Amino acid sequence: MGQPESREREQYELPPGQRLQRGWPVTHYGPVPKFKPDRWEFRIFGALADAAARDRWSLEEFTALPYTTVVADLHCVTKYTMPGAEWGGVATREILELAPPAPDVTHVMVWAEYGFSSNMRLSDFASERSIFATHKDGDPLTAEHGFPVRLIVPHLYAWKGPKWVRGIEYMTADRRGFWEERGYHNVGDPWREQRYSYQEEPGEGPEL
Ligand SMILES: Nc1nc2c(c(=O)[nH]1)N[C@H]1C(S)=C(S)[C@@H](COP(=O)(O)O)O[C@H]1N2
Ligand SMILES: [Mo]
Repeated sequence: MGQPESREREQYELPPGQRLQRGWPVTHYGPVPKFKPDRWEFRIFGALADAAARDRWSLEEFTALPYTTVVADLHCVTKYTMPGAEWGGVATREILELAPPAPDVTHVMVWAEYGFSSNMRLSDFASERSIFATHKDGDPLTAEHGFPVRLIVPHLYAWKGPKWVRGIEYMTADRRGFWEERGYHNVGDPWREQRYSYQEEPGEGPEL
């Protein structure tokens, strides 16, 4: 027996060193933040192209932005992959259009509750599959999975997708985020198995 499982395994091409995960575990550092609707806003700051551009949204305003879906796996660096979730929310491209970065912006820091952060190249952030997810498989995210908004960057390890996102910082030089400062790879491409900072090649990250 075990047919369905082997079919599942054939269907999914897993990045090197990853195994398929059943169900949806909860993985993060620290406590689950309490959502405070009256104080919540989604902010863009740093090097904006136009200082007069819209740079903050309430949750009501954010969820009124065009809704799109992306089917993507979630690759945790601790070696499990949760396959084939349908993420629903606001494309990062939408935000980039509404609040464009200055021409010299090269990287983005994504900020979440409690000061959690993750940096990435602007090109990774701007991928047409990157999405600020408010939903998974049609249901709103639960608190422990990032309600109200989390980032999904399908082609990077999942720590590059903060849960409980509160803002984006446009940067003209790279800077390490929370896990990137603590031994994880600055780029974090699972297909190249870029797990740890000691694997970084020259130019892949700022000095440690
Ligand atoms: N704010 C915040 N977001 C985070 C993390 C975290 O510690 N804090 N952990 C990341 C990691 S390592 C993983 S694998 C995914 C897990 O998402 P899940 O708990 O919804 O499966 O969230 C990511 N987002
Ligand atoms: Mo992870």
